[in-house]
Amino acid sequence: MTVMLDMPTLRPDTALAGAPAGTQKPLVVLVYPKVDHEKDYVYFWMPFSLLTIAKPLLEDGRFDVALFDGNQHDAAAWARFLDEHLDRAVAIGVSVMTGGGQISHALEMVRTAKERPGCPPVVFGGPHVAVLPEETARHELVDAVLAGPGQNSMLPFLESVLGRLRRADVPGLITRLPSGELLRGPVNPPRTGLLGAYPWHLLNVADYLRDDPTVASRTLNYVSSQGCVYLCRMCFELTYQRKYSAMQADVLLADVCDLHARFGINGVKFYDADWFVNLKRAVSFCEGLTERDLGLKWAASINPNDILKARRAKLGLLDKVAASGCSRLLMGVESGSDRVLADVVQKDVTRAQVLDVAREIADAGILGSYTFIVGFPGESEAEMEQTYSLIEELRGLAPTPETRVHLFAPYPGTPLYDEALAHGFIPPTDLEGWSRFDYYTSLTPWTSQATVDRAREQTQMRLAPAS
Ligand code: B12
Repeated sequence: MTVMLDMPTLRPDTALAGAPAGTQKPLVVLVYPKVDHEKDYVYFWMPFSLLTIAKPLLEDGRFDVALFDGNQHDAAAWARFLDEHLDRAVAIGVSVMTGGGQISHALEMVRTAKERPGCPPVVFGGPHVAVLPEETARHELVDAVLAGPGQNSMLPFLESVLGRLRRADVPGLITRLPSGELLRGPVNPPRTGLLGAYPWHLLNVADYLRDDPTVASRTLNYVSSQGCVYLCRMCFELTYQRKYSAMQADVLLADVCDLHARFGINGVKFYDADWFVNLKRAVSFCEGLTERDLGLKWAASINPNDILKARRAKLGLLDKVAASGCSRLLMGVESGSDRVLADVVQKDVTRAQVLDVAREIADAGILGSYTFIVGFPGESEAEMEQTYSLIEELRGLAPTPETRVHLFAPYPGTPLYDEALAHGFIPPTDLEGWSRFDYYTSLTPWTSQATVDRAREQTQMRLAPAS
């Protein structure tokens, strides 16, 4: 039996597969709301969340997809977009992460859409939904949420909107019933896949090329894997519980070469949680890129343990990485205190090992970019001082590394969230509150203004502030 929901129903004129030949396909609108960057953050990036969701929809062949990037276009452009597309839309999918004001922008956009007659169901997904699916699903402007990887769930969701699948069978779905109770679909499978060869035509790629002084003049961001294998206790990836899945080296190389040929990119900035989880893949990619000799520069994230593992396996990793054009490696070090690293973060690495791998990075001629967190629950002043003394030691290396100090932010679903609650942290209670939940500002009662100021002072990056 099909479950009836308090969702806007599909208008008959937009009914799916039965549409007569020659009529347009039903349209799925995917929205990436604006992120209010920290004051001096220079860039916004290609919304890979939406490209990843759009890909299987287009491959299925029954839908058109239109993307709206709120980082590129303002409220007036959204109104024009709705004028143009709403008639044909069967659903609006909105991506939200916690913080950065993105949720508030999402709600404003949805409110505007819902003021119009015949607005289709609005479904929220993305990192914030992974964190707090039920609270999000209870918001009056949200018709449903899809928790987990959208490439597994959006097509079934559309089938359900069109009455072809029970809502209770849509992976990751949570929606309010008229009674106020929540209806849940089955668990969304954690393994993702389907990455690469994105439908680039949905966006104007040229608008996303950046002159990045740490990479190259025409740098594009890219995400080549999802998930992580490490268990750092403050990390959002633990909440997500998605299994690590990555594009294979040859598929990734083919995509990078294609982007080079089609859009003239000369740099790639990988935004994977940890690009080096699979060392065999990393080495194959580097060797392949070196062979192709495109003069491409690239940057990626790395865990100190990846370098230690590569050493044990005698892979000659960093030499290969440097030879293939890698200009910058970003590493979350988190702390200079061995107690904090071991007991609080579970980083599985010591301060001495961090210094050791950072030296190897510098010796390979690669810019190291190191991030730290201060203000963990129970962290002492002396332990924070150890972080600052490690930063000082790192800054003695050549090339001089970038250093960035964040303030601890308790994300629901992480082990440190519970510890933060026990230490007196009071979490936001609604979507708007989570919208303002930024780790650039102090979120926890035990973090003093002096700690905040010191963290800012010790953040030294090579990117020029946006003018
Ligand atoms: C690029 C990026 C940014 C960009 C913004 C993105 C852009 N397009 O411009 C920038 C640099 C601006 C940014 C900023 C911030 N970011 Co950010 N960012 C990322 C990053 C590195 C990559 C995002 C990405 O493209 N992923 C790849 C895609 C394929 O994965 P995805 O986004 O998770 O999408 C999948 C699912 O979530 C889901 N999904 C997503 N959207 C939707 C929508 C629908 C309808 C459905 C059904 C499914 C769905 O399906 C997708 C495919 O599987 C991620 C970490 C990561 N590697 O994912 C962090 C990440 C998203 N950021 C995060 C955070 C916290 C921030 C900040 C808010 C930090 C802060 N200060 O507090 C800031 C913004 C504030 C500020 N003041 O600057 C967190 C979010 C955690 C959370 N609970 O929401 C992440 C996960 C990093 C982390 N591990 O902590 N970020």
